[in-house]
Amino acid sequence: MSKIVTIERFILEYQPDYARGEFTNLLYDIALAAKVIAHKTNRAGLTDILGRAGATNIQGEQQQKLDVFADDIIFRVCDHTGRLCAMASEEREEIICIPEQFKKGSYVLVYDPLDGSSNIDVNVSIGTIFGIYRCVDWDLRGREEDVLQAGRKLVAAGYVLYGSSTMLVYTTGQGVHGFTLDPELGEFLLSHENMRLPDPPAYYSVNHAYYHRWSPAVQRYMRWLQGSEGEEEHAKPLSFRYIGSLVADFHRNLLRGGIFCYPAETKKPNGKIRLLYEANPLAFLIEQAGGYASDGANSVLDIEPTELHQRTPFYAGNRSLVYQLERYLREEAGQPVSDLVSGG
Ligand code: P6P
Repeated sequence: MSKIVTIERFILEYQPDYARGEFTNLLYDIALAAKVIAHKTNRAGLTDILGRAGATNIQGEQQQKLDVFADDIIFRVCDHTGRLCAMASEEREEIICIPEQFKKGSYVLVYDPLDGSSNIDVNVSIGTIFGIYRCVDWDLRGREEDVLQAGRKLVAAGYVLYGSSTMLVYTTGQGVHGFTLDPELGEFLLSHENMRLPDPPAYYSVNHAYYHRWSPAVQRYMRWLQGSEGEEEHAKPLSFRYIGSLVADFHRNLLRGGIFCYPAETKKPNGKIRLLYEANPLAFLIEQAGGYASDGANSVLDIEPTELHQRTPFYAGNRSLVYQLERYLREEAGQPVSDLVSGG
């Protein structure tokens, strides 16, 4: 029987050298919030929490009651611990400063409390996405500069998937590790150590309803993914899977190999995926799993954020698949492709 490793034990055993109790305890806090949200999510159909909260968030999207609940839980688990100097949430217009009565910490938490919320009422998997930075200036109370950091500066990132089981997948820059919640024990147990993108990839994910809004290069790329572009065939034809829940699509592709695409299009010139608390954490994870995440031209992790809720075109998965997309977009822009890293 394999040894039982709780997330608490694993975090301690693998905590980065620089981590003192603050960083390690912050990861515990996120695991605790995940358990509370999972408990509520698994009962969403049973209580009256289904349906709309009546409010709309900064994105102008109808907030689901679980959105509001998840955002509130993460805030209340983290606001008083003295581990953070600031937070930023998809559900809140401004950055979240730590209330004056609480000690300020040296980390920053950015999060999408419940991504894919349009799937809540139809019982499709949804998720929480988070990223952790160090504060830029440890002496000052949280400022926007602490939150608007490039993804390359992340010290940890992860997601929680509320699906057929609840999983927490995270990285601190030492590989990607997955934990499955045992509801009886109330513990996240190590179930997927050192997750790596399989090759050849199995799936590609994109919303084909927008095909006519994409640039010709992106339309050409989708034909290439389908094996109908007449270029060199893939080692294995890719299957199409898209359920409109980023964490669920990303997780499946991480486990089986593939690419998630949310391209720029005529009605969304910067795509839909938010840079700070969706694209960057997932880009850090996919790189740690041997993959790559691009905005179509360069690594998402190298984008210098200018706004809290800015969006980016997002392509994340096996390097060879993402490089081909960049190649087609470069050709379309009349840029040289010779310096592109080979699809490897
Ligand atoms: P579309 C959910 O709102 C979300 O942000 C992601 O979870 C998901 O991948 C995407 O939007 C789906 O967007 O335009 O395909 O419905």
